[in-house]
Amino acid sequence: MNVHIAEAKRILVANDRGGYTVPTERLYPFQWNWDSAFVAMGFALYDTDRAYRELERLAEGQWADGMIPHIVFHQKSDTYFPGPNVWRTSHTIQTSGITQPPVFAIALKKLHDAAGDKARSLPLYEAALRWHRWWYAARDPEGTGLVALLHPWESGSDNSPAWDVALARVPTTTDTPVLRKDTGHVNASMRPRDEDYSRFIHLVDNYAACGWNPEAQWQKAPFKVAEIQTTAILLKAGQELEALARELGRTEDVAEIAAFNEKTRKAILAQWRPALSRFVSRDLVSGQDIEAPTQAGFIPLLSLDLERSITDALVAEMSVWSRGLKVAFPTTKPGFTGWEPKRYWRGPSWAIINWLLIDGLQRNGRPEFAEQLRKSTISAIETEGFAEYFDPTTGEGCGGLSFSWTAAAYMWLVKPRSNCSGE
Ligand code: 2M8
Repeated sequence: MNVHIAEAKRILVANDRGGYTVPTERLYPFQWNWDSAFVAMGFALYDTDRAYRELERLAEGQWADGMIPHIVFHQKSDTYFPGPNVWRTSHTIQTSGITQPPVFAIALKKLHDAAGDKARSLPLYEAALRWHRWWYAARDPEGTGLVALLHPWESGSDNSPAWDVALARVPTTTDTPVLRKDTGHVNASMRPRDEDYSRFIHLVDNYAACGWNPEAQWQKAPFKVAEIQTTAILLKAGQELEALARELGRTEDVAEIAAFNEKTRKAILAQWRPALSRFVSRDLVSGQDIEAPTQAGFIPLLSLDLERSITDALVAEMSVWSRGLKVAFPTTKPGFTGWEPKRYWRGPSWAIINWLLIDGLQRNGRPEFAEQLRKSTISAIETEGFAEYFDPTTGEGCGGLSFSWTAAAYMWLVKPRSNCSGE
């Protein structure tokens, strides 16, 4: 076996905490939502029982209203802030109060394809459908087809320059003392700034004061962004959910899921901006497009069969961003004022983002560019190890080490290409 695959599997064993996988020890000592979905896809390649466990344990955190939270606090740990006492939620197992990109149904489809265990897939399918209904009810109450985030942590791209304008409106005052732990684990120059954390916690205080009620939060939210990356992931997950509904004999759900998907497909297309060669998010507080150049604008490749002219423009723009870099794809356009090649989501390359882009490029008939990105991601990991992310200019592995989603991504990326997208 390829030594790196053996190492990737070893990392998943080391990060196992009893049927669920922490992203990495100490820095992230709980179960994170989209991390676990990526990890489940990794397990689906060689241990489908463990892959089901990963999703089942995540679903234990699902709220009565359908939301699957961004963190499930299965066990206590004092190496992370903010812990359960800051979130003040009321689910049986302690959880955070916000969500994360809905990769879950994408993972479930790959797992069901690999294992074909209807009895085990069905409850997870039902959990995914309840979550998708929550997205449309709680985060798109006006029925636009785009879903909104009320906290930057919900995007998974926490300190992206995409939030700079919208987040600047959020006060830095907090009721909860901000006692960061992350900067005790990794260099502060790679992490969000203190000011970002104050605003993140201001939002948590604000929503906790709403009792985590979705309608109250929607009314009170000082940060509300109809976000293109999350919506594009939701659409891909919706497409997989629709296929699962048929495969699992839930034909009565098909029309509902198909209607979600069609509304969202049209809404994403309406966010195409030819002058930028990207799709854009919308700031729902100001009503303005968010034009900061980030990776999010290319993620619709994953879930839409785009016209040739749009794909050509996206790929041309992606080539410009990637020129001269050691590791593509940067999460912010190099040279943009907000670009910081080592600071978390403000420029670095992330294996899971590349995985989504590679699948999207393949879907849209651009296998050469997909192949370039795949090789560059594999080589970064083989050279630097399973780092949380990579500095695109030097290739240096940054952030946490022995990182679970980088291990899972590696296993998918080295698979023979005809199976890469699982289709
Ligand atoms: C990062 O986010 C957490 C908050 O959710 C943090 O910085 O404390 C992000 O990279 C996010 O996308 C990821 O899911 C999480 C765990 O890997 O870490």
